[in-house]
Amino acid sequence: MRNEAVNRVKLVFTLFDADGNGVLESDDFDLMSSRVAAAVPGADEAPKQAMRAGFTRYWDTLAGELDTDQDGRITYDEYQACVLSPERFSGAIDQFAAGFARLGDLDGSGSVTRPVFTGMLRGVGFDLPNIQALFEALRPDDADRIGVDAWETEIRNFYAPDKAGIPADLLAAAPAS
Ligand SMILES: [Ca+2]
Ligand SMILES: [Ca+2]
Repeated sequence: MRNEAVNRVKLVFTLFDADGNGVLESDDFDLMSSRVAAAVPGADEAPKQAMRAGFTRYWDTLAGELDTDQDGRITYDEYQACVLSPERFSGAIDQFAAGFARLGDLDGSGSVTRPVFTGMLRGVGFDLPNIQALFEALRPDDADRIGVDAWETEIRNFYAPDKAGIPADLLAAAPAS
């Protein structure tokens, strides 16, 4: 596996462990989706539900595929196996990426403003410099908005273990000094 992908796997595990207790559980995904929903108070209920459904399916898929000892928690050792069969997660990741990115398109324009983008990714737990770097890489237009489709693609890439040299690596990079 490429180094960039290893770094993303480590980071994703840390982020998914939203309550910081060292293992992934369904509570972590409830916590993350609540933080993301709180970041976009102006969003309609339907896209919020779609976003939450994406988190729930993601957790259900992880638990079904990776909770080897079936104790309802996924340790880092268990989690690492996700890179061995990425195709098993692609359906869940597609739904997650769509539900997440589209929630940010508050006015249905097909684009997302910088404050919304930043707030949602802060909700997941990314650091501000990394978020800003990704926003710039997605080429904001004159109104300082990025395209929902481009963002959705980048979310899918972020969780793909075979990708490298992609804008989403900026989320896993050490902050520029
Ligand atoms: Ca946890
Ligand atoms: Ca387990």
